[in-house]
Order: sequence, then C-alpha cells, then structure tokens
Amino acid sequence: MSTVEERAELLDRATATGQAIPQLTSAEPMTLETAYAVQHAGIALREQRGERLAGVKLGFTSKAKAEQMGVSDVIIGSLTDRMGIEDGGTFDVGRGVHPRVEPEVAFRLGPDAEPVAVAPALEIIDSRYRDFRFSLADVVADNTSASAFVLGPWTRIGRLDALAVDLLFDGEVVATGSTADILGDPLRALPAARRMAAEYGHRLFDGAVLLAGAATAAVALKPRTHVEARVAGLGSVSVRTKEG
Ligand code: 0L1
Ligand code: MG
Repeated sequence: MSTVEERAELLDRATATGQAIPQLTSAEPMTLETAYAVQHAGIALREQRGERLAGVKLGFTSKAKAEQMGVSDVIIGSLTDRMGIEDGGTFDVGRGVHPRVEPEVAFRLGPDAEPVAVAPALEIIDSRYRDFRFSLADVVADNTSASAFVLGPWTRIGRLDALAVDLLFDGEVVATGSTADILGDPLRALPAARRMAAEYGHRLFDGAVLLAGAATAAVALKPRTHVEARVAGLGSVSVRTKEG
C-alpha cells in the first residue's frame, strides 16, 4: 500500500516530466477522502518549491460532463500563482502531457468568500494519466487536472446565467456554449465552492480566484495557436501556445 505522499510524488513527477502515468486506482483502491489528501500533499510539494495558493477551481460543473463521468457532484482543486498566465501570454504545450483548454468564468473573492468581481477565463487542464482516462478518485488526486489559467479583465458582477461563450483558435470558432452550462448559472459555483472547501479543506481567502467551470467541452491544444475565449458582456481573454 503506497502512502499519500508517495502517490502525490508520482503525480508531481508526471507533471514535471510530461510523462503520463497509469491511474493510481489501477494499483490499489482509493477513497475520495484519500484522493483529496493526495491532492493537498501535491499542493504542499508545490508550496515547498515557493508556489503560493491563488484560489480554487471546480470541475464537473456541466450536466453533460457529470453524466459522462457518472457523478452527481462537483469536484474541487487548488490553483497556485505559478499556474497563472497573464492575459495574452504564452503557454508551452511541450511542458504538458496532453493539455486541453476550456473557456470559463472566474470570480475574485473578497472577505467571507463573497464574489467581488467576475472575468472571462481560460483554464488549461492536463490529466497526468495515460489517455486522459481516470476514475473520480484519480482525477481528484490529480488536482482535478489543473495545469494553468488565464484571467481576462475583471468587471462588476451582473446577471451571468445565459451569456454566449465562444472558444476560438486563430480566430476560428472551435467550440460554442453558454454560461448556463456552468451549473445552470456560474453564480451557483459560489455556494458549491464554499460547501466543497469546507468539506475537503480548501481555503477561500480574501483575493482568491474561483474558476467556476467550463462552458464548453475541453479542446486539445496544439502549438503555435492563438487561443481566445469570448464571453458576451464580459469580454475576452487569450493565450498563445508554443512548443519548447
Ligand atoms: O476543469 C475541469 O472541468 C476538469 C475537471 C477534471 C476532469 C477532466 O480533466 O476533464
Ligand atoms: Mg475547468
């Protein structure tokens, strides 16, 4: 039986080398509680290297994705400052295993975990498991596939329940969706995040970012692409990919 720390180190090494690993649960069963302990141990390794917590993210926030995974609840992961890329910045696809991108909505939290601003966002997810296949416990241990995130301009929070979302590669639309695909309304990510954070030990601190969830299916990234998310009423956010 491997320890929580040993499992976290396996995932950490896969992240650093870009070499996929077999699912942890292919070797031994893992409860959801242990999976979150592995996730926290992985974040502790990052903190030992000088990374600082930047916030949290939710996954499985769309009905389609939850049904596909056979789950009925969201999952929560941690974001660190080093996962953040400035708007218009660059992401090296060569450093990942098989990165994909999702157009999202982000909140900035104030004191008492209340949302104080909203922004269009891109999340780059990258499962450390072979073929992007995993069980619920595996993906939780793998910090919900978190890899990088890009935030667009912060703006005042208004109605967010049905904003059109486009994901573009080099100016061509590759996926379309709606903020309604994020829990029916991205504002529902707030109580969901508070509940999950309380249950699994994540901190919703003043200034934290909350990535509320994806408005379309994730799309595989390739090098030398201008990737942009447009959220009606909120604006756009972009990143350029390179390799090596
Ligand atoms: O951020 C997400 O919605 C991804 C959650 C984990 C599942 C996946 O990697 O597709
Ligand atoms: Mg996401």
